[in-house]
Amino acid sequence: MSDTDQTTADLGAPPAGGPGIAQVRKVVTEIPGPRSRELLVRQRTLLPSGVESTLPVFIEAAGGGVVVDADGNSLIDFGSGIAVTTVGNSADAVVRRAAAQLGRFTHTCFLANPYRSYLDVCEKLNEIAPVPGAKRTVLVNSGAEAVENAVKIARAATGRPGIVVFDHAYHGRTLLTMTLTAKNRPYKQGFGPFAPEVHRAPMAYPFRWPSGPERCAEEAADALADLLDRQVGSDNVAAVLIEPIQGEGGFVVPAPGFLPRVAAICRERGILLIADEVQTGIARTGRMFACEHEGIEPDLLTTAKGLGGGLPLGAVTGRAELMDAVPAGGLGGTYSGNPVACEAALGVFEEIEQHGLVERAMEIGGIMLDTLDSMRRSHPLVGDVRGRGAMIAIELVEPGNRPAPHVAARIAARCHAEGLLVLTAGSYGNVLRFLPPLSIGNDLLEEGLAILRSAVAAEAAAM
Ligand code: PLZ
Repeated sequence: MSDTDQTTADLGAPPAGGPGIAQVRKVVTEIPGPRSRELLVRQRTLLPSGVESTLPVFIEAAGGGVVVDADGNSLIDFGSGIAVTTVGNSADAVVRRAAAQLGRFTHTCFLANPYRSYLDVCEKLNEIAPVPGAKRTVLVNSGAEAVENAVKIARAATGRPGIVVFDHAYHGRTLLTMTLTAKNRPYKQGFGPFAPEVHRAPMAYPFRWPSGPERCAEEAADALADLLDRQVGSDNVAAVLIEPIQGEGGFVVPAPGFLPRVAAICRERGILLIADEVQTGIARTGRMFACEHEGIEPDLLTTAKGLGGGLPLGAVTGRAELMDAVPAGGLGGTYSGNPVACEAALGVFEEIEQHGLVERAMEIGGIMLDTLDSMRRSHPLVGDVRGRGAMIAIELVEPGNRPAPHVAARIAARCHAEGLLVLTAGSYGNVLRFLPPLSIGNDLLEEGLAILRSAVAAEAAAM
């Protein structure tokens, strides 16, 4: 028996996941417990140190609103695998459809021989994406790949090279997408030289706008127009690329009116608008797409994460005449639009419709915002509460609103120890973000918020 067999045998049969899994929080060991720590020791000898987990508990099963680890702890899930298992881990329709497809065929390569489920996913995205007019969709494997392809399409369609992105943006880890990403460490340090023709404008980040939140939308829009007209030259710009709510950058909801201004600035100059909805898309924010909150209609829109229900799938949906500007053979990839992932995506849409999950995201947001707002009123270290639907965050600060990353880390550690899985984010690392699966029940949601409240109170008392 090898070491690996030994470990697996020790664990016994893993519990079944999916919506049937017991919906309780249960902390039976330290977190991480001895089995997870043992696996982490193995990890350190097998993986490069560049691969790091927020909370190294090794997961055995998940569903509804919990994840179960190798030591038998059940943690409340406020992370959804970074906004991926929006319809719940191992959701019924996702498992049923993907499993059936596994038994039929696993792969053909759509570029070699097509299959119907790819068309069904594209038909659905074309129907629901808030892109104007006739639409087309191409499927890829990840969020970064979706963004890369959106840029390729924008350049092919306009014949222009320039791409304008924003401060605090996150778009991926590939050469082009890490260039598009704002934050240096850990995403860019040592990985240059970067891709050319990427320009950065200030983000309308109300909490940190120098002259205050009231003037934020207008001044940030003026700065974008100035960058385009005076520094880069609008004729050189293919597209402005923006997350309608920034994800890794700290759930920055742009000041009201900023996104419509960005759309107008683009339209007036013949520049395309690309919405990166990789984190916000597919019911997460209480709309199918976050663009809908401000009524903007991007020319191209990227999705991934929630789209595949945990299987790797990304997409670019865009105006037909732009998408068709790329000559035959210009888009694709060996695994792009894998048939198992396509069936999973069809399962995701089924779950959203059947369980009214767009509305459920709004409900979850209401519950979270109520609790977090009261926390902000009683604890000055909670500087800001923001987000939409089931995508909500708090920004932790010291006096003078100085970013407090250590406070965020300590609150996260207190939550983890109590069996609540939360993630950090933000350009300054001082944001705690909450992304529960929409399949979480109100009991677990409230229990998670109560743990968070005690963690914040304990941290405030210790300061
Ligand atoms: N665009 C808006 O949020 C991925 C990154 C996790 P991939 N965000 C999670 C990490 O540290 O690697 C993301 C995103 C937005 C693009 C991406 C990239 O998506 O599927 O991770 O490539």
